[in-house]
Amino acid sequence: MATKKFLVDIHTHVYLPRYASLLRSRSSVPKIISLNNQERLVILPNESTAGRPVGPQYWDRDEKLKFMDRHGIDVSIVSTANPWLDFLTPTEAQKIALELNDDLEQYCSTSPVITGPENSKALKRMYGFGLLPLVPEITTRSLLDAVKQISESPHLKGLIMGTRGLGKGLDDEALDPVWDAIEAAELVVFLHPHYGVDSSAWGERDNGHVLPLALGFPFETTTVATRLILSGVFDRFPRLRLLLAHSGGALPQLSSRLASCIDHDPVVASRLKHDARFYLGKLFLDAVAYGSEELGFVSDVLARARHYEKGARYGSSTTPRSAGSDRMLFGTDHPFFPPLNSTEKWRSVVENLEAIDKVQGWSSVDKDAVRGGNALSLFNLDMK
Ligand code: 5CU
Repeated sequence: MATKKFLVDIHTHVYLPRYASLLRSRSSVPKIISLNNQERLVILPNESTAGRPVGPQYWDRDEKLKFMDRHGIDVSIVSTANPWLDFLTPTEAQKIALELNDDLEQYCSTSPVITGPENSKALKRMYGFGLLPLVPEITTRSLLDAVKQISESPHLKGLIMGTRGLGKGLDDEALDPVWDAIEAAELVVFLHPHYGVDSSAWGERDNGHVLPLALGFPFETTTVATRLILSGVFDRFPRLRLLLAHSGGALPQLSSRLASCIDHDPVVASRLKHDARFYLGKLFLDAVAYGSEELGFVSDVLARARHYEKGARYGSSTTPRSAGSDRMLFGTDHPFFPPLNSTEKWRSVVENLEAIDKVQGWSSVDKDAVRGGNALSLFNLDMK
């Protein structure tokens, strides 16, 4: 009997009803406002005061399931969308993190079961990434309690994290006990941007959300992942599993330049066990890049990483692409990037699926793995 190939969406967001109510109760950003009987979401720094329309697709699980069915998505690993709990006090963040993790566990555990091949493990349609109350002045104890709660929630397989940490970024050594607990619990960390970069770089012309989303988001991810590499987090926690949004931003393109800059700085170089390019092979990247050439390039860079042990100066250009595709995973970014006209399928989703399909040098096995197989193994959902 042919084994069914699963399509698994690992980059798909929700504002759970409790979180949406919190946003409705606020008068400053982030907030949900009502304008002419239409709810609007205002979350991005420098976003116009009118934000953009929001509706049930942001919080209603049935809408997510309809979207999944329309696009042939079997399983979704759902995460709270930005800006998570970043704007709350430690007391507020701690309380709502635990509540939202329980809400998400409930959202996933009561989702429909999916039929797999004979004798397979039954899967739910939804699994989730929980939240930590990562805000300045939170206690390490509160963070560890949330890691424990997530690891004990059967349908939560990891956690989503922004880039601010406790206010000093993710290369802050105060986070070491948290990385340690996450690594021990074998949870996947989904690193996701929100703030972009200094908006003065965008000039004065009104380009809507284009520059912050197309460039600012991925540049933020590039910076945070680079700082993590430079801080030695991957040397101290070698089994940590980090999944970067938007195919790792510009990091794959800049990784050899980064390695060269480190080489010319003996102080920084002495802190690291390996060439910078080695650490890219420790990362998992979503395949939300919208183009097959970009996906092929990124998988080449990931494949090359394994040749960069300490002391190795040149990666092999003969490494097959498929060796990098095993760390790349399909995602949609739903409910963001909806079609401008009502169409059967969302262009943003179709483009990402077509991009996977057309990568030169990926076999059909590699493509199936990026569409779902890699996610099933990363999140221990393999049907056995
Ligand atoms: O369109 C947007 O603002 C966003 C966002 O805020 N978060 C995200 O994941 N994708 C798009």
